[in-house]
Amino acid sequence: MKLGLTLFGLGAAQWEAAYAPGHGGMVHLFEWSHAAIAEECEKMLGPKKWGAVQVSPPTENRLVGGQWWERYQPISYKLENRSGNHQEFADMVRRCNAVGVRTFVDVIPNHMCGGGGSGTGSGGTFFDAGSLDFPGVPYSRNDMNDNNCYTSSGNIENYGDANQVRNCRLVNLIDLNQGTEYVRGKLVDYLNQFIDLGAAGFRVDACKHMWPGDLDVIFGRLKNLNVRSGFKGTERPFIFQEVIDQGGEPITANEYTGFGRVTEFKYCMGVGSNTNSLKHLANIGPDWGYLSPMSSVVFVNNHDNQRGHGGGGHVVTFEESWALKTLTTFMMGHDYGEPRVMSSYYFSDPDEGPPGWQPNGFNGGFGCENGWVCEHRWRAIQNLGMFRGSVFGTGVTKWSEGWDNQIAFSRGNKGFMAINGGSSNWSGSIATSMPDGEYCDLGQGDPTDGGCTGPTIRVSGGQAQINVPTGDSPVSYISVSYTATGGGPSPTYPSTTTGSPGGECSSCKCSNKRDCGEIGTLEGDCTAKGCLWCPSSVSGEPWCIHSSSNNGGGDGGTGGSSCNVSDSGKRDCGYMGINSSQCQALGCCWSESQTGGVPWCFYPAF
Ligand code: LM2
Ligand code: CA
Repeated sequence: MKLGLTLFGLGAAQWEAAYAPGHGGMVHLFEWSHAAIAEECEKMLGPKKWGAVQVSPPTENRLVGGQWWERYQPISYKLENRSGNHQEFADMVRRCNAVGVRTFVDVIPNHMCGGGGSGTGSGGTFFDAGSLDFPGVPYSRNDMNDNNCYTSSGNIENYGDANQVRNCRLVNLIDLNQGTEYVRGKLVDYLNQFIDLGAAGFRVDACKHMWPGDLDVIFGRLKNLNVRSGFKGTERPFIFQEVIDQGGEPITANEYTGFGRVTEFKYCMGVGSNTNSLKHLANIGPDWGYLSPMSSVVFVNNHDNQRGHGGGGHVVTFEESWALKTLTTFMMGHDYGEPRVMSSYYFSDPDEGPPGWQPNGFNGGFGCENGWVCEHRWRAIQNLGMFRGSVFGTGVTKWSEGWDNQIAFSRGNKGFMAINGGSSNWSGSIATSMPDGEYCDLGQGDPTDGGCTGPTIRVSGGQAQINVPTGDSPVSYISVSYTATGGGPSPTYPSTTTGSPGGECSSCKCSNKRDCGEIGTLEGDCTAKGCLWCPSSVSGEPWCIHSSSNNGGGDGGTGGSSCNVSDSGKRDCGYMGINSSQCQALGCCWSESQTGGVPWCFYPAF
């Protein structure tokens, strides 16, 4: 086996999120259930063009007492805990992909649960954390790092010593040795199961506590994104690693940028200390000693530092809602780093787990109930996915400042935003590089098919006429994709159209294929339009084609071709233990076979 062979030849790969065209930014739906996330994708994140959702760890965890952090104590890699089970996870990813929203999974390769005691985890699997036995994987004492740690407690005692930071236990969490072939193999399988189910990337926990060389090998062995879920087959999973580097320690975030992005914690402090001087943020990024734009994931706060865990310093959270709105709008609008928006629940005790009920609030708008905050649904914030998705590929231009903590800037000829951090309305004429037009103010209202539910902003001769209020939504933002008279010109993508209208194809074997999608269209979108889904290895050939039987339903998820294929043409579409109805729910073919190694739940090779 060529273990050293990584896939770096493929370009930005692990550094670029494979967002659908027109979508941008990720939302961390912290502690939301899989079922609630699926619904959020369909009703909110998809229509509002968010790029991805980061989900809480879906793998079996130790049951400690309901705290949020018990989910950072793995027991096995089975998908079962309070967010849901394997089937619900698979259903969530499929439904989110179908509306153009990617899933990024929070994974914990550094450790297992806290040391001591035994019991069964959230999925019913036995473990013994005293004798370091995790039969669900299985891992045993030999797979752990205890023999490589030389502190007297066995825990990390000094962050000035890189060896103990990586080989000793983090707060007594049983430390895995990623240097062994066996552990690497298990971790690769752990992550690949998510790719098989259609996930598009990973937030990797506690990377400071693992050796960069080990992570490089593990990430390099991951599969490409799943063709069956509508990806091209060449895209790498998006990797972003949690490394808390606020300076002052020997381990730095830069050690990890060779194989993925890294969370830039300095950004939280940088924006948090400039809420009253937004103009200082113009050149936030490498000029401030931060990671390069291509290497960083940025956020105003995260699930740890909003409650005093994981790093220090003052960070702005939902409790300072005005500052959170202005900073989040800035972050999503600016071109530094790949942004993540935190979506929280209210708490009084920093250990407190999530509310007992999932958020609702679709009755008449995007309210949020049951103890959840839903920052991503706030008026000022909810349309930022649309904005970011439509300015992709442009840089910040025409930076300007008002007199009262007010800033405005453009994203080339694609977008413009104005943020009012002052105490009264900000109105007037501001320079922009947007083309002339009348655009829907996405910070104040929503684009609809025929128009815009809120105020519009007129651009003429390089000047935008703004009137940004104070109060609930102190931001205005517009993009060429959303004009006053509707959704705006649809974004243009490189065309792969072949064939001509009429004489539509009735099967994937047709030679007159006419493109029914656009770059990035997924199977769900394609079949929902009544088109045929025909993955193809021929370069330039459309995968989603117009069909003669345009009956609005596709052919029920057999990939547009028959389930009647020989064993060698069957590609695994399920997982261990899947049954016929679960398989069909995934849109796959089901055929029981007596031949070993032949998948019962499959899709036809093409
Ligand atoms: C991280 N960074 O590398 C997160 O920033 C950090 O918040 C996570 O810890 C950590 N990785 C492990 O995934 C959280 C939480 C800890 C909690 C652990 C494990 O911040 O407080 O530790 O998850 O659940 C808890 C107890 C701790 C105890 C430990 C082991 O709070 O007192 O240590 O479990 O039993 C004796
Ligand atoms: Ca470690």
